[in-house]
Amino acid sequence: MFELLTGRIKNAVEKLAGSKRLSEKQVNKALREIRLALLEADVEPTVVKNFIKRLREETIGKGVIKGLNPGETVIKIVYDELVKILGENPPELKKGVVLFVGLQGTGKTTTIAKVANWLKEQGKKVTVTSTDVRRPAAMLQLKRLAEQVGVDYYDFEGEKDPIEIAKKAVERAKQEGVDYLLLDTAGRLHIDDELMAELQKIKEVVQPSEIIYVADAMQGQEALNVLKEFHERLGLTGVILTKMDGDARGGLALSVKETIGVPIKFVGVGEKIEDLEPFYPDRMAQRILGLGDLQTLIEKAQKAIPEDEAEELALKVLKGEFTLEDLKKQLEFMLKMGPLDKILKMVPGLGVYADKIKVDEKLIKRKIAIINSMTPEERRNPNIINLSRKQRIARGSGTSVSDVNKLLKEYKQMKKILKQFRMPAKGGRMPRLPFKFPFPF
Ligand SMILES: Nc1nc2c(ncn2[C@@H]2O[C@H](COP(=O)(O)OP(=O)(O)OP(=O)(O)O)[C@@H](O)[C@H]2O)c(=O)[nH]1
Ligand SMILES: [Mg+2]
Repeated sequence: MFELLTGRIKNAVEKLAGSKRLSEKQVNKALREIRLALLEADVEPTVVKNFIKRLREETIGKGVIKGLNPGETVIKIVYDELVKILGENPPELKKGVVLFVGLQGTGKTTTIAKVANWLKEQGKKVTVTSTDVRRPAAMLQLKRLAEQVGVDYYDFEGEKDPIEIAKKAVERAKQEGVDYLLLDTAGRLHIDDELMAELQKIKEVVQPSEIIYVADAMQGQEALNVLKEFHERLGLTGVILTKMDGDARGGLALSVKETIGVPIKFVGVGEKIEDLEPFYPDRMAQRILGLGDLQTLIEKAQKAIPEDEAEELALKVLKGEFTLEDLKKQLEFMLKMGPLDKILKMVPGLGVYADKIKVDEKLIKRKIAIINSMTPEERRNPNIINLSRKQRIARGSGTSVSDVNKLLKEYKQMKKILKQFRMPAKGGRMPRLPFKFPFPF
């Protein structure tokens, strides 16, 4: 989501890396480049101005930070300042009624489902309901999403008054002792008094613990004026930026806290329920600087691979006992981790390759289907798979014999290379990394 910015900022500071002292001229040049990069990324101009001013104060006249070279010193200073403008504190949602507001089509309803899912995963009791009475389809949309997530949707069928719905929902949520009631509201194309009056009344009735503004990141700085108006009338407590997976340049993410004073809590990075990331300013700053976001990556991996299973798998690899069954598990982990290009973007140094690699989910699924069509014995001992068995497996998995052959060949290659990773004998040398790790895609 910050590719362009990352490339430019990296470029600017890399030039400083070699020198022993930070000269004013050098720093000024780097700051000019950073300034341009921020403006190009659609960051609000006053935010850029103040940001560069603070960077200048921090860098010029000050020495290199101990243990760091000039380039690293500047990166560290830029990092600290970035964390500041991104909001500093990790995101949190206070328990209670969370009201979601925003203009039409920004992603409120989808985001509610995502947040419900996120809270549910943390073991919270969550319910949702919609006060969007204008479009019956809008209520149905949230109801369906709630079913998908597996949380309650409060249905007050026939109730035509959004304020009444909100009131009843809060009463019921209190009775049932839920942790969070997420309330959807109607969106409009523009701010109008009727919409604001309705939202203000809902706010009065439900006494929300949070009022979250959902903004479409693709709108860029334009969204700031609307946000400001909503904040003045309602007193927002947080912002969620959606569609950060699109062509958004990230400017809004860098401008919201400084201009409005309200923190970003989450970002939406896709249309699926899982496509929501808590907005951790420090991790975002790392990502912007191209340092990668290892923490998010580790968390993703932990969620996808239960720890003991991961350990077991690693042990097998070390012992050289990597079976087709294990390959299947690995393929399934990959599906759970999500698209590989998104993962690569979080790995330091690999972000630039992410756009070049498109992992084909379908292909992974096909490989899993092939392994599924094998008998347990065939999975343990693929050597027995002759042509007639291959034909049976191909039929069972809806693939061809050549697909089966391909998978078996890949497996054999993997096994061969994994053997090189076996624990070296005491005193022995660690094996060298193979040039290309044969991931199964
Ligand atoms: N790519 C992408 N699409 C998103 C994201 N969030 C929402 N969308 C899509 O945006 C469209 C609108 O989403 P909704 O959740 O219906 O938006 P809304 O704000 O509830 O719309 P109204 O109720 O009409 O005001 C849908 O097609 C969503 O799938 C996101 O993070 N990334
Ligand atoms: Mg909606």
